[in-house]
Amino acid sequence: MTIGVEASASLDQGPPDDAAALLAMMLRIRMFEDKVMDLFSQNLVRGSTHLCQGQEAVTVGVCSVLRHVDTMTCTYRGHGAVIAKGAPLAACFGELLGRAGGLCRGKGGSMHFADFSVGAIGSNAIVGAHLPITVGAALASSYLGDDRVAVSFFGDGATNIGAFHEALNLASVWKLPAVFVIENNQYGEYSPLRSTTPIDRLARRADAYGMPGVLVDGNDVAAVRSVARSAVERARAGQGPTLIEADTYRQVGHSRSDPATYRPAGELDRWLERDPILLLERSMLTRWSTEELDTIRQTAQRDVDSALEMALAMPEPTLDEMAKDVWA
Ligand SMILES: Cc1ncc(C[n+]2csc(CCOP(=O)(O)OP(=O)(O)O)c2C)c(N)n1
Ligand SMILES: [Mg+2]
Repeated sequence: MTIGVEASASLDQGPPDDAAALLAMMLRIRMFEDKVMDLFSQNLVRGSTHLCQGQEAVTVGVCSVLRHVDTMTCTYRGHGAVIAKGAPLAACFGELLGRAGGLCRGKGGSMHFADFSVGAIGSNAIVGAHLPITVGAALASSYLGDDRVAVSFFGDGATNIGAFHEALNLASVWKLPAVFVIENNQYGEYSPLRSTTPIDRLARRADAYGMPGVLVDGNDVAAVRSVARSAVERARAGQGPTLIEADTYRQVGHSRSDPATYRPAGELDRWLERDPILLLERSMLTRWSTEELDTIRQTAQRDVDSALEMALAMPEPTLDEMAKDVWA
């Protein structure tokens, strides 16, 4: 077991475009989620929605080392993961707004984003239910002898669910090419981790299943990318699964009905000082000018704004279309 936060890998060693691409993707996700908040308050989003502001470095860091043929499953807090995996923003907005041009033709909504063309094989509203799906995807790769890796993102709370333990056990026994990523955002709904979980470092749970457990600063995209790369290479080489615990923070309430008043005073501010986008921008200033960073930010905002315009122009599904591809 590897416990101890991995040293931050420097993005200075990679091509300069890497840092810019990571920043652009993290900004797109942040701006997407901020827009979702607006749309929700205008009553344009049906049901609730679970946002991931503050957690962008985890999904972006991990997905930056994946190919479209590698699969990814995630939670109802999954907009960021699906966007990071490569789904088009307009179709994501379309899904949220229930439009025919949405990722799932508007029938899944916020908690069910999926785009098989980029390997985003499902967001799941049932806590932990997607881990066995990732084990199935990894088993398929192993059976077919291809080199695809299956990744799953899930919360700290999900590590107390039976499916988590079954999935890790089987993946390890069969040495499947899977990577399990805990987005430890410190809370499961309104409960702080320490009130539901008897240990404070979830990566230790890997020990019980004979796989490496790695703790990483989930607000440091370079560090996340570095541990993800090792885990993905290990999986591709047939050496089996890895459990990654990415320590991060959910900057907003659990869902839109949650003002998050249970958080101790000062906690949010401390995490905002370590906002993942801020940290990346700060580290980029050794090679990039503020003007260049502003341009990346403006381009991301333009991408998000125009994607939303496209989605708002999409028609709603026809009555005929609505009954297709659904179970009754
Ligand atoms: C099996 C199951 N139990 C309970 C719930 C209700 N529920 C929805 S989200 C959530 C908290 C999960 O917390 P965590 O895994 O840390 O993910 P986060 O929401 O923090 O990303 C709970 C208990 C559910 N959706 N599924
Ligand atoms: Mg959580």
